[in-house]
Amino acid sequence: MKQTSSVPIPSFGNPDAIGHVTGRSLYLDDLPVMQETLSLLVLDAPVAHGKITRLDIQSAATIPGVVTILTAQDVPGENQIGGILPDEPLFAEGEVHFQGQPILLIVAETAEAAEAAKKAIVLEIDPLPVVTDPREAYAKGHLLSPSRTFKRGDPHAAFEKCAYIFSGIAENGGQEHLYLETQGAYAYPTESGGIKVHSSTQGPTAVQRTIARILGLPMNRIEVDVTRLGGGFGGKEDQASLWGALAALAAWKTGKSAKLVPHRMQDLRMTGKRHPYSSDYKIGLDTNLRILAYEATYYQNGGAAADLSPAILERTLFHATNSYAIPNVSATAHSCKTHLPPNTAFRGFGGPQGMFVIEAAIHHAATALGIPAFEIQEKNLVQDGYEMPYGQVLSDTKAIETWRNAREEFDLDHMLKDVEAFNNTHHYRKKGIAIMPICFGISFTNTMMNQARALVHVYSDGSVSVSTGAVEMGQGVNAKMIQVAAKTLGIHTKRIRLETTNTGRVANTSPSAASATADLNGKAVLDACKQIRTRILAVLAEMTGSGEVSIENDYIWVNQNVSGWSWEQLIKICHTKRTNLSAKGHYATPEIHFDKTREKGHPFAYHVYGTAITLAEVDCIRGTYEFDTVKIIHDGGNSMNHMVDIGQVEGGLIQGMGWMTMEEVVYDQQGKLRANALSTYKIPDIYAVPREIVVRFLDEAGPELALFKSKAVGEPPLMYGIGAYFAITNAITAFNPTTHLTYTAPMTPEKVLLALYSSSIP
Ligand code: LUZ
Ligand code: MOS
Repeated sequence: MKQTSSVPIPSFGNPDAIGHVTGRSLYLDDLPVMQETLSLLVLDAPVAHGKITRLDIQSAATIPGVVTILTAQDVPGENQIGGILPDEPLFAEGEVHFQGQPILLIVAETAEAAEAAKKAIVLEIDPLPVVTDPREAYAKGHLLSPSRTFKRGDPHAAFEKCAYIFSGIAENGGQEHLYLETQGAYAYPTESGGIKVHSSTQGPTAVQRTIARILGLPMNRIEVDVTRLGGGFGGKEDQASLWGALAALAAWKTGKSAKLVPHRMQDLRMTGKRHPYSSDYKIGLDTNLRILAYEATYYQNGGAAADLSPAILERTLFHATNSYAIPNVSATAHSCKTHLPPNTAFRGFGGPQGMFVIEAAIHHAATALGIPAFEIQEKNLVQDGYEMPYGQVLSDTKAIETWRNAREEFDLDHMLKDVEAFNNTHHYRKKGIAIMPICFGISFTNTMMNQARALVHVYSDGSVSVSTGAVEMGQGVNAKMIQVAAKTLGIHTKRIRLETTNTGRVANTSPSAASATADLNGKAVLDACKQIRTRILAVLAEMTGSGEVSIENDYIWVNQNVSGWSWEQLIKICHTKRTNLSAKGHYATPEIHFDKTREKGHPFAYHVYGTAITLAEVDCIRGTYEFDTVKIIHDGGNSMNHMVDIGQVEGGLIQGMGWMTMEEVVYDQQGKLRANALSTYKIPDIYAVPREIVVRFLDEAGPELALFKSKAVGEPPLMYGIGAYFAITNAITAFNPTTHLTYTAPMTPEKVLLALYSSSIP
């Protein structure tokens, strides 16, 4: 049988695109609901820490249209939604630990009745001391999980030998996911004594598991279905479970359908965000600018419950040295318990925080030595054979290659000269350039999660249906799944339909996260389609008596010639012959492992590299800034869908730039969210994005573990955005060489203005 691997992967746009621009794409709140679907409203804690002294629902419960009010006492199973650690109640009991913590659920016939009931509830809370600062929490011994240290070499001894040593503090703020579609769930009882839930979640199985736990039911009684999300970015990896559990509980208790879609302000207030970190660094270099030693201590602001914080903390450690080869490293991370909403997964998952700190350390060293940071960066890039502090020996590295290509293709020397000329001729406008290399590990750091399944049916008319555990959230994973099925079966993409993600069709899914969704689920689709292809070709071989049969480009080939058979005819014959035209595919990433007792192993299938050059211009009177250009060489492997992948690189870049520059999650001292609406929390808009973004792919085959050698692309580009911080900083120092540099992101215009007129000279 002829192999089909020489046939190109069919190119294919995002199948959702037309629905999105015509408004026909269905999101959770667009799904038609049953008659008399109940309206749900959460009463959440108005203060960040306190003891509930009075909770009176009597008069609220009598308001016409109110069906019931559910509290912790009404949970038939466990009042617990913690994903990694059981430390987060569904409903507060006795005390509240963050502003926005759910206290009770109002179930009503109408939204108006629910609102009226909310006003009629009597809630009294005796305030307790509020801690919002991770270092303060650490000093008090308030940790969410045990601290961890990754180590390589002997930093203590190495610092003795360093010609230059610099230390300081780097801090980053949080980041709101701002998925366009808020959280939400729609649940109804099924005839067989279970609950079916439509959920806006990245993790259908996590929602299913949480509901089963809340209701005290086995998982097979809960079915979770996901059509698509209007964005997730990590915010719906773990935190969609709350809404699913609340809707399911209401449906279970009332026997009716129930829907819960929070108002944007409630979503902002109740959900966790990217973790703010406060970190200490110490970096040591020799006279050749080699980094000999690096030490970092991270204080992660975890919020009031663990959520995914322990795993995020781990990824910070994995990315502590970004793309630099450092012989002696010690990195320690503390997950600190504060009275903020539990912070959670966000594109990059702790990696960006770790990478910001080392970039700050390098920038600090460079500034003190009077050289540009890129001279240090360039001298220390990883190469094949380097053993990362966590024990994985790198191969097929692209750090130096993407760096060199960026320098040459984008003519960095010319850009630098232009900037110098501009700065020499402008007094109140200054430009700055920064280079940002990235090295991001691909795989869930929890080895167990690196598995996926797919279910493929070829119907008797030749049409194909594909189900996977992948959730489409705008990232284009459905396009890639269709491409895999089309290429593997040898047929046109138009014959293939992606089904919703459903726990009844594909079980035990890992969340669509960690940039690994296409790799994991795509390889499962590949497995299933190969099984079906083998069976179909066996029928064809038997029919034609030929050993050389294949299906390619939608034609049936026999003895290397296009035969007269159509795909439809062939499938009809297979069905007549009672051939199995369905298959379940399974994939578990080989080779990966990690030993937490030694903090060593080989956790990642591979790494994604890249280099971005960012050019910023600062208005030195106003403190405002713009970005002239960001130019990127990205290591995408053999990108299997260029449009989708470019979209991920551009979107990731802008999201990272937003985090580093304008997005400021502000909580007050009492733990109340001040940036509680879109008027007070600003994400990049069309005016804030760079005037130009150039993205070039290296276009060199990725490793076998990448789907069709096309490398994972979801998260890595976000970290190019870190370059924006340093480009602005370099523009500031061009204006004021003695500015007092602090590494405190985000670099908002207010901070820029202060820095422009600050001084490090006492
Ligand atoms: N989620 C997770 C992730 O559970 N584990 C990970 O390693 C990860 N990495 C990135 C994004 N989400
Ligand atoms: Mo994510 S941070 O890959 O859900």
